[in-house]
Amino acid sequence: MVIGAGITGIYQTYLLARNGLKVRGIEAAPDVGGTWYWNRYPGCRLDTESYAYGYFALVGLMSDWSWSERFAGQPEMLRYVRHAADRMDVRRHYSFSTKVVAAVYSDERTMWDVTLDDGRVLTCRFLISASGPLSASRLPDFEGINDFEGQSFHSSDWPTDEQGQATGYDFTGKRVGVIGTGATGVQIIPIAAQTAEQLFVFQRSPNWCTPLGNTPISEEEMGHLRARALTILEYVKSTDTAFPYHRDPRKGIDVPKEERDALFESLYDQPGYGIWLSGFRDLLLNKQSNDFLAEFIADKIRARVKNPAVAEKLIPKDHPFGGKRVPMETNYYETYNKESVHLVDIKENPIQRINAKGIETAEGFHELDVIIFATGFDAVTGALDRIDIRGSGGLRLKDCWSDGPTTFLGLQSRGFPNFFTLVGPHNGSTFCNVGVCGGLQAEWVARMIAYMTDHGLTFSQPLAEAEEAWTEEIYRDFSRTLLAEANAWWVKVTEKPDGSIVRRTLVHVGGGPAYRKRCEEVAYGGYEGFELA
Ligand code: N01
Repeated sequence: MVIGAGITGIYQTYLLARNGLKVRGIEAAPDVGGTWYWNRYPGCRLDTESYAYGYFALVGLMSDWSWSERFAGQPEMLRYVRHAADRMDVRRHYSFSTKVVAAVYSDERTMWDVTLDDGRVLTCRFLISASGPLSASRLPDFEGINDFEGQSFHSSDWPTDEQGQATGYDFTGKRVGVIGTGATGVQIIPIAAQTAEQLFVFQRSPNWCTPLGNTPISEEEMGHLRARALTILEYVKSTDTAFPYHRDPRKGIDVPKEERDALFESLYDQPGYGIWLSGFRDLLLNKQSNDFLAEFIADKIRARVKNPAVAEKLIPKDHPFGGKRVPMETNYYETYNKESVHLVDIKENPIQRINAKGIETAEGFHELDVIIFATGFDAVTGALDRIDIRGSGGLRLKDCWSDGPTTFLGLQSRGFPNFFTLVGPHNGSTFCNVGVCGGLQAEWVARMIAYMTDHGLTFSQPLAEAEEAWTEEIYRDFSRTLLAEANAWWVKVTEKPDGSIVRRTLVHVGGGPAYRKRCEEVAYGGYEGFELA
């Protein structure tokens, strides 16, 4: 069984069905799409180059698909996933508008019993989660949050009309509040500001944002891209995050200021993630090198935002550049030059409550017609935590992972036999271009399952020592980077009963090529590190 019909889930379903297995997919939404189905807010778009995302080379999709923009918008992304689903003919395997509520492993039968929200209990040998690292939305617990009489919703639950199309992009005559300035808020804010009578941005922490640089893709250009689709795939596979960028081999601390700034300037002007992913190789390893870039970006913000006090508030002081996901923006900073846009610093003046008419902060009351919660997700493990998953002997996954996940290759956890987590905790596809890395991982899992069925094996789980070593490696690699200095969504922060704080990374940061090499070594060794029976 595959949980989820997003970009990775449908491909996994396709591969398993193609291998002759009986596959059942379960999806909460009425159709395929996953993140591209749920996130239909204004401004939502890819920040990976469209032509470097997806399974174009994997199922020959590139031959009959044309991207219209370098960074495709959500409607186009959803059309793409739907088109891929048609091509793979996977819908027939799915139950849509259905949620998995529980999954219990039977030691006697080596099978999973999966309970759905419509009351059905289905049985499967292999349970594969493709439920998405950013699918469990998170609403703050502000006092009075349900008292608001205007319209309010989470960014991944944008209202739709009867045809399922997103509504309400036109805020003419409305006072709108956006809470949250992560990648989502940064995409919504400039669009909402185009029509809103007044826009209030409630910011707790600013992010380092850099220009997206989106442009249309002509048919001619598309022809060139099609012709080198496989080359593009091989190239992105050779990079750490499967984005089409390699790091500059130099260390920022070894390069003179003029040369450094010239590189930063050219990267800032280029489209996409180059500034984060093709800068100096010590960017995320050396604080001084990081400060060079951070100061360069801070100056850009100061130059783009007219009011110096507002500009200073938009400059992060609490985390290094790239320590959190860098939102890609289009006119984000210029938006704050509009008289109708107001930045409300809720770190300094926290939100105290929401009432029927608006939001009250420590400094005053903001009357609103609409509140948009761009407040993020219970990331990576959140979607799994919302399912009552019980493994061998009734072991509860949520309890086992309460201090952070323990896995082998980020794919299986001991005590939960035959349960795979795609794009899950501690695997190499989560801190990566999911459109490519998720697919590669699905292929690996399909091969492992084929190996098991070919060899009459019905049981797999990591060996304790393999799981322990992998988990330690994950924490060690992460702690060596500047990523360890920020509470990005990929860090699980837990307060223990004694008041101590435990911070654990949820992602593998060792790079895609090293991760896949390791997976291939494990497979080559007859799935060494797994206990198979
Ligand atoms: O979520 P986030 P997101 N009171 O967690 C604030 C992907 N993505 O949906 O930083 C007040 O990053 C929170 O403040 P703070 C991408 O991987 C991709 O924006 O915790 N504020 C923060 O500002 C991205 O990283 C694209 O202090 C509260 C914001 O809400 C990931 O999704 C586009 C709060 C949450 O930011 C998540 O992005 C969009 C509270 N109680 C997203 N709770 C592409 O372009 C939270 N916040 C492909």
